Amino acid sequence: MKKAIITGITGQDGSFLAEYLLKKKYIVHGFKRRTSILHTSRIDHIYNDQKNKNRFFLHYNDLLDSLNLYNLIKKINPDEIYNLAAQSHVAISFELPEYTANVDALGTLRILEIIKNLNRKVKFYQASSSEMFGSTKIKLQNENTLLNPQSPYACSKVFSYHITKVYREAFGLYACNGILFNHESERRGETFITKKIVSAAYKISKGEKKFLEVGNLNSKRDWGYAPDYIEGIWKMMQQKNADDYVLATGKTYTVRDFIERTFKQLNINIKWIGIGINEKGINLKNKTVIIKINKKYFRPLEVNYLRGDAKKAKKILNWEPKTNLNKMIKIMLDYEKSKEIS
Ligand code: NAP
Ligand code: F7E
Repeated sequence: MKKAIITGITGQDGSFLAEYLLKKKYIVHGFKRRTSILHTSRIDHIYNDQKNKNRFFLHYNDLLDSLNLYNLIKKINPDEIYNLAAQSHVAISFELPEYTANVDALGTLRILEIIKNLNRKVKFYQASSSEMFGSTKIKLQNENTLLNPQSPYACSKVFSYHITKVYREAFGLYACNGILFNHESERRGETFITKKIVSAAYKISKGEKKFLEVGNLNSKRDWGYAPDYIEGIWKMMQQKNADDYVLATGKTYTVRDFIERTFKQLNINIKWIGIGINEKGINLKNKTVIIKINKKYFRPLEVNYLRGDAKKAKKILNWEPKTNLNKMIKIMLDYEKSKEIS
């Protein structure tokens, strides 16, 4: 049985990856932070499943704590480490730049140093991000596209991306970067735009909320469905040689498109009136304002356009996304409905 460590086990991707690896008969060790209230809702069902009793273990860790990282990696002696832990919110990284860099940049270096010193056979996956492309004029971004980060988050991820390559080339580690474009799901954190829209739209449709407040309606993202991307991550770790791969859908939509599609699935059509921060979305049926703009949701610097080219992953990993945007929105909306029933 292979042993894997997943940092960021309590996050969206950590929970899906844990399920995926357990299905593949791995022993999974998840690293979670100590918090004052329970925050394991995404993995409780895995932990409580008796089937996983001897194959799923949780350990306290923070990527800031090198000694604890060293002790755990030494004790577990894994075959694979998936580094998913991060302060992953781009807007918040402007408010917490030093912390973000410490976790998202130096955290990666800490793990790589431990692998280098303890056991160079341990395979390493780094959760790199399309945010690294930042401000770009390239229509489809791939593994060769220039990195031009626009936030402390993206700068930190660029450091991690490069240091992963450096340890691969300098010390022969199997260390790879998955450059993942936005991927969402019913488990997405509440303050990311897709989850925020879906959850608010559902409440508005039920009359439980009056309006949704957002920032930039016009930025474009390449949104895929997270479980599809987990398979790609695992495949990157099963190759003969470590390499870097983009995972993306190749399609891009504005935040405005995402809002319209979500409300449409709830039989609400929107008419936009006004411009800039005075723009509003009106429910065509009852003429009420359901979308407002609030400048607090704008970022000091924006990434306006992302669209990924995952040809390399298709060719070498035989990976392709399976879920289109409308289907993903439906899954996310169904989850909101099921929460209400349960
Ligand atoms: P997420 O839901 O925000 O999960 C992040 C995880 O990191 C959580 O488990 C969080 O723990 C943990 N974490 C945060 N700070 C930590 C620290 N100091 N020490 C240890 N753990 C810490 O993010 P995600 O969407 O699953 O993304 C997974 C990874 O992929 C992240 O590295 C993210 O930056 C990257 N990424 C995500 C996307 C995307 O679209 N989802 C795209 C490209 C790259 P708590 O639960 O305690 O907060
Ligand atoms: O923003 C705009 C916002 O926060 C998407 C992370 O997983 O993907 C994620 O980063 C867009 C941006 O994701 C609001 O300005 C408008 O243009 O959902 P988001 P993100 O910044 O793209 C990348 C690949 C990662 O690596 C990150 O870890 O939506 N937007 N109004 C808004 N965004 C938010 N959050 N809230 C708003 O009200």
